[in-house]
Amino acid sequence: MQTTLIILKPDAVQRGLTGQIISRFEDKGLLIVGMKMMKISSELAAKHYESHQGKPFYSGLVTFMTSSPVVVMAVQGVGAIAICRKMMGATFGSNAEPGTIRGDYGVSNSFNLIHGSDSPEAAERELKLFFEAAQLKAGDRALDGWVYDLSSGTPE
Ligand code: 3AN
Repeated sequence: MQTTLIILKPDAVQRGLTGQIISRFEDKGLLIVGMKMMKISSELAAKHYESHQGKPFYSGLVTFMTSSPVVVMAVQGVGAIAICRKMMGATFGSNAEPGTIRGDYGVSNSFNLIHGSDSPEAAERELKLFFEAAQLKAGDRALDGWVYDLSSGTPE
């Protein structure tokens, strides 16, 4: 079971796409265990994107991410990190496949609607930046036995 950090970026919020995007994760069977709307500070954006510091697009990225509110989610499921990345599509909207979030809703490269952690290490680091661990404790979901095959005792 993995938990990943998803951010619906300022363009997704301003364009009124948050409901549709959130629905995609719920429809897939993933469980949202944390969610809030917030405006990201420059300090938090710098920490979140520290691996991109020094790159040509870095300052534009921080300006964009701090420009207006975002929706931050902790999304849980077996293999959730890779599943969410697949659902997001390629980084640039201009070449993201149809059927993916970036492919279906955007054409821009910089305004690409959504962030998702790209590894277990990144997910752990990023979740801590945005949520207290105690906030992410979800109750058992009644329909887990239909989302996952639990016959072995754990979700397959
Ligand atoms: P992803 O979000 O697909 O994991 P990363 O981690 O390579 O992509 O980049 C983080 C963010 O930086 C992207 N979501 C995108 O907004 C921005 N970005 C990456 N590369 C570029 C670029 N060449 N030009 C403009 N923005 C970029």
